[in-house]
Amino acid sequence: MATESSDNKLQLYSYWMSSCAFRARIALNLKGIKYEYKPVNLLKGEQHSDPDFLKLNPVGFVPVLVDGDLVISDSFAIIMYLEDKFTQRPLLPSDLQKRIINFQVAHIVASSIQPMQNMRILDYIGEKVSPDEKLSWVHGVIRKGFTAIEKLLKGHTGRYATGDELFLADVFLAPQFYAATSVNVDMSEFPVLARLMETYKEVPVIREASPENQPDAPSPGT
Ligand SMILES: N[C@@H](CCC(=O)N[C@@H](CS)C(=O)NCC(=O)O)C(=O)O
Repeated sequence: MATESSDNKLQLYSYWMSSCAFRARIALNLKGIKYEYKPVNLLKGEQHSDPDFLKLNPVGFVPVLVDGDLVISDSFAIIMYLEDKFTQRPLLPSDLQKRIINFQVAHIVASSIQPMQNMRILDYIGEKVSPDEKLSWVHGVIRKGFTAIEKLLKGHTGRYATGDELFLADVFLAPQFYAATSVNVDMSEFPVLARLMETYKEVPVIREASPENQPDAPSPGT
């Protein structure tokens, strides 16, 4: 539910292709929260060159959520903030075991996959090792993480990752699947994840948050 006017309080600094911003967008949509979309063009390097953006997040990453005087600059922190402030539609199940699985999945994606495949790492590998090594590096990182998550979820899934409702694990997995698809990861060795990946494509709150549906996405054919 991104809007382009500033008549509401929440602002999300985002880039259409950012998987981390995609997580925040899904959480906002799940909770039915309207927000103003503030594009930051990562390809043009605005995250490092725009002084106003750097004031919000000196580390130079999206997403950043601004809620009045409060600035939150990490997708996990943003999502936990939304969970605490907007208690409608909880993003964590009450069952303790499922809750812990949700945290583990989120952290495997956020700590053991995404940071290893981000633009800076890939540029570094391309420059210092060889451009040909970038793809096999990304595939290795994603496969290692997906192998762990596949095992973790076995016996706990319902329609979604940990039951019949979307929770934190799904919020982190859907964007990571999008990233995996963009580099043609073979999902056949991850049957549980492959099924979730297909299911997410039909979920409106995820579709609305998808990269191609963001205001800063290039129009088709350009
Ligand atoms: N831990 C942070 C990571 C944020 C992050 O890595 N953002 C990426 C996009 S997914 C980014 O802004 N990259 C820009 C760059 O590397 O210069 C989070 O979860 O929000």
